[in-house]
Amino acid sequence: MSNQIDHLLTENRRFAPSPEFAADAVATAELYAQADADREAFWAEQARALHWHTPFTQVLDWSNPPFAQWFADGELNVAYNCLDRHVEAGNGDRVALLWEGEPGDSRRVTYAELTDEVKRVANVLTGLGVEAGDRVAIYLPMIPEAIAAMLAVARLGAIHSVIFGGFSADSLRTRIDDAGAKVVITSDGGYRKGRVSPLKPAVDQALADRGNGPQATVEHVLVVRRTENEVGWTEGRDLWWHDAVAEASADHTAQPFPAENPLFILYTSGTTGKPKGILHTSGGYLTQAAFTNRVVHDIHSETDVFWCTADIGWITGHSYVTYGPLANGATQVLYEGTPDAPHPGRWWELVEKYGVTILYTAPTAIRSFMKLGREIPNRFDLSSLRLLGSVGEPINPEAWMWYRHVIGADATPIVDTWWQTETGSIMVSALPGVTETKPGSAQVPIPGISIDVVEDAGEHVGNGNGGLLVITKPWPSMLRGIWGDPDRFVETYWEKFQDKGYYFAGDGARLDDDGDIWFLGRVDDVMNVSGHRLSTTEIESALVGNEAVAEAAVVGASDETTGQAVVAFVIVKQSYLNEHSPEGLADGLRKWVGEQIGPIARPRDVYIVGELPKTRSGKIMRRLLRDVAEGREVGDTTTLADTAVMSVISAQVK
Ligand code: 6R9
Repeated sequence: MSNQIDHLLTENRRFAPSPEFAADAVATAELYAQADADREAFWAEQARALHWHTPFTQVLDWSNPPFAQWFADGELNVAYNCLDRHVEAGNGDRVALLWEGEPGDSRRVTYAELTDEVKRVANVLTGLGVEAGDRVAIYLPMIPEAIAAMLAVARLGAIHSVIFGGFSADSLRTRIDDAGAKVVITSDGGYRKGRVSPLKPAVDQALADRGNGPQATVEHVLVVRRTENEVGWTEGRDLWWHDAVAEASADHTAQPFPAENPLFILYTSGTTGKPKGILHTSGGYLTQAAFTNRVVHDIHSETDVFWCTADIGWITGHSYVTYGPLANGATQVLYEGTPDAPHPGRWWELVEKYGVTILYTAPTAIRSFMKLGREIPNRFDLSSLRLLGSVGEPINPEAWMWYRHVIGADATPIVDTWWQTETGSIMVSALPGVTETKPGSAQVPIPGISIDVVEDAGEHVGNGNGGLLVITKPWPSMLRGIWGDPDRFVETYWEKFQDKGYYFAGDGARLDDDGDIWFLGRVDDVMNVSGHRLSTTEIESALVGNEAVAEAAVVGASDETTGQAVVAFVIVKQSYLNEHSPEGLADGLRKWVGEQIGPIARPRDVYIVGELPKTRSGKIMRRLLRDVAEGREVGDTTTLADTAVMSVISAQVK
């Protein structure tokens, strides 16, 4: 990390907003002054951009920290805000979704059409017994139905739990059970890398594995037909989306729900093996998602074509595919497939085809395009782009410069946006048209957000120093808890700086001489691989679940393309060592982790070692393994129970 800091310290390029961009920008410098003058009044004003069936009179209730309530006596319907009100305002013909399937099929869905579909799906779900507060699991590819499903659940005041399509049956089962889902919405499959990737079999397996115990809450599986591959069918439980939706009435009046009505649960990795169900509610979440989408992405809904490349299985897809852009009545591109199928210029082809004006993506994608070379994007007309955004991990200055130069023609502003599943929406970012940007720095808290960088005791570190990032005041789209585990919520985020009442984000950060924030990665045992969060413990428990494995330690090692990569150090049982080659074992274990958790968790490297570095209390010193994985000289080993062990491991890895 010290190399990285030194490197970042020498970065002094600056890009002032162009007068043309600033003249038409949604954001203005006055927003900071307004928020500073009266933070709650500022957020109340942003909330009033939504439609409230019952206007709120209270803004923030922080009488029982860390359990916040925003706009608590107000009532709204989240789906009505994303759909009906645009149609009622005469914008029903505006395109909501410019959808492109991986094989090249496409659909344009207007706000009127999406509203009609969502009303029907809401009626279907009501017919299946879904009521306010019930949980519905969604396991779908990036197709318009995925967004319709989320909004239909929200419309009923029920709670969705979207599970990324890359997760295995096992991960699916854990998440369905934890949430106690009543209905699962899935599809026969989706297209990935030129092939059909089936989804329904994983749902069938997840539901079969769990038997009929008290936990077996799923009553129905609603199946979208996308790829027409053969699927198994359970009569009475399964039903086709296209049949049910066609038969359903398109009349549905959106009912108001309290601002603090739960909207969704989204599972994310923590420092222990068990994923955390992050809970978000309605009014505050939608307020900040819509506001940040307007001011950070500079959305002009009549003219812009926005494209956030995230999958709806991640928070970025929730806030900047589904809720933010639709609440703002924007037009957006939705793409089903991978960036390189059927050819490596696919994304740039889509930018040209749809005239994308704002592109929001992750550093890992930018770095893989960098690796392929600028010839590929250069083949397409990218002149429609006027703003670029980055999210998911720190963006290194080289990638930032490449993004601006090759994709942005040296002209587009770049917003590097820091936030988390837990924060619900963007917290730290430049405002385009306002902020002079610095490659590699996420820079400043957005208006209305209070952030600090502190040392271990919670004191401000001062400019020029590094420390831990904290959020010092409650914000509208903050998580309201961890599903079913209020104690873990308090322990994970609030105990560390209990005296100060700060939220501990788990990220290291540094303040430069101007007070701008530079993110330095996670300080806990959470890895960030291609912008996806994975816990070391989760992968370690998958590894030791294999009969060949005696012990395992996993670290995130920096990787040129994916940001971090999973590297595993594994002690294999002697009997297996006698019978198999180390290469064969390593390969088998990589595959195993992919099957247990999902392909994104598959280790880049598996090293078969004889021992692991442990402290006297038996804690594995992952820091030392990270040194090995990153090819550095091994750091201080004095607290190890056996100080010789690292030289043995280093020798085995070479
Ligand atoms: C939105 C999202 C959250 C973690 C977060 C941090 C990292 C996200 C970043 C960034 C540096 C940025 N992160 N954006 N680090 N600069 N612009 O990614 O949510 O999946 O919950 O991950 O990602 O480490 O703590 P999530």
